[in-house]
Amino acid sequence: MARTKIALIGGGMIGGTLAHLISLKELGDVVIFDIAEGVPQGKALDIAQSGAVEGHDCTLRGTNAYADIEGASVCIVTAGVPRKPGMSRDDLIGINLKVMEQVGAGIRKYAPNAFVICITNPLDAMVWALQKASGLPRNMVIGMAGVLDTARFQHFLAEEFRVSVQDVSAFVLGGHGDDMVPLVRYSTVGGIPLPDLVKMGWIRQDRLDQIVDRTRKGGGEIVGLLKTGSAYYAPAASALAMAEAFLKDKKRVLPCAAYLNGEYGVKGLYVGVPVIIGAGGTERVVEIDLNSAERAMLMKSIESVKGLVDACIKINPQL
Ligand code: TXD
Repeated sequence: MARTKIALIGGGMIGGTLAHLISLKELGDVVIFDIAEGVPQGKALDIAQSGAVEGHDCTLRGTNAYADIEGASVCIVTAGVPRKPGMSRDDLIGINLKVMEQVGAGIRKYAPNAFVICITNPLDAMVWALQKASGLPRNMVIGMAGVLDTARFQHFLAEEFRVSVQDVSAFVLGGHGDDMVPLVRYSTVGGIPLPDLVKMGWIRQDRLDQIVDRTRKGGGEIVGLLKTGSAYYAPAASALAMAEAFLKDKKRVLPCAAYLNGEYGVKGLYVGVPVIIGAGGTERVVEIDLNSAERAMLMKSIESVKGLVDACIKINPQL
C-alpha cells in the first residue's frame, strides 16, 4: 500500500515545523511546496537527514512545482506573509488573498480529493477564499485557529492552577481575532467548570478575566516577542492534530473554522465552532447552547469575519 502523502503549501516557519513533526510521528511522506527557490528543498533535505538519527523513514521532498503535490491526502496551507509588529491580521488580507487564489488553483488541479487545512491569516477570510478558489467541497476545507487559541487558554489555566495541562479542557469560539470568544462556562479543570472554581475560591474573577484577555491577545504577545514573525510551534502542532483526526478517522471534537450553513444562525461564512473531524472531513458542526452574553460576543466576532470576507469580495468580486 502506498504511503500517505501530505502536502505542505508554504515552507516557512510553520511549514518547516510541520514537516519535522510529521516525520517524527511517521504520519506520511511530505512534499513541501513554496515559491521560494531552494528553501523547501533545503528544509526537506535537512529533515530527511534527521531521519538517520531519529530513525524515521518518511520521504521528504521540496518543490516549486504544484504537480508534485499530486495525490496528496492532506494539504496544509501556510503560504503567504505573516504579521510583523504593528500589523493587524487584517493588514495581510490583500497580499494573502492573491496567494489563496494561486494555491486554490494548484490544489484544484492536483489534489482535488485532499482534506485541506488553511492556516494563513486572516484565517477566517482566507479559508473562505481558499474554498472558493479551489472549488473543493466545503466539508473538505477547514481553517485552523480554534485548536491553537484553545491550547493557549489551556496553557495559561494550567500554569495558573499549577495542574497538568492534560487535566485542563478549554473552549474557544468565534473568529481568530482579538474578539474571539473563550467560553469560560465550558472550560474545566479536572472536570470542574471555571465559574465553579471562582466560587470555590481557587481563582478570583478579575484574575480569570485577565487570563481570558491574554488568550485573546495570545498571537500578538508572541509577535511582539519574536519581532520578525509570528508563532509557529503551537500552530503547527494544532494543524497536525486536525490532520491526524482526518487521516486516522478519529472523530475528534475540535474547535475549527468551519463553513456554516445555518448553524449558529450564520450562512455562508467560515467561523470558529466545535466540529467533528473524521475520514469524511468536517463531519458535523456541534451547535452548543449559548447564553445571551456569549451569543452577543459570538455575533461581534462573526461581524468582524463578515467584514473581512466583504473586503475579499471587494478585491475580487469573482469569488
Ligand atoms: O492560528 C493561525 N491560523 C495562525 C496563522 C497562527 C500563526 C500564524 N498564522 C499565519 O500563518 C501567519 O499570519 C501566516 O499567514 C501563515 C504562515 O506563517 P509562517 O510563520 O509559516 O510564515 P512564513 O515563515 O513567512 O512562511 C510563509 C511561506 C514563505 O516560505 C513564503 O515563501 C511562502 O509562504 N509563500 C508562498 N508559498 C506558495 N505560494 C505562494 N504564492 C506564496 N507566497 C508566499
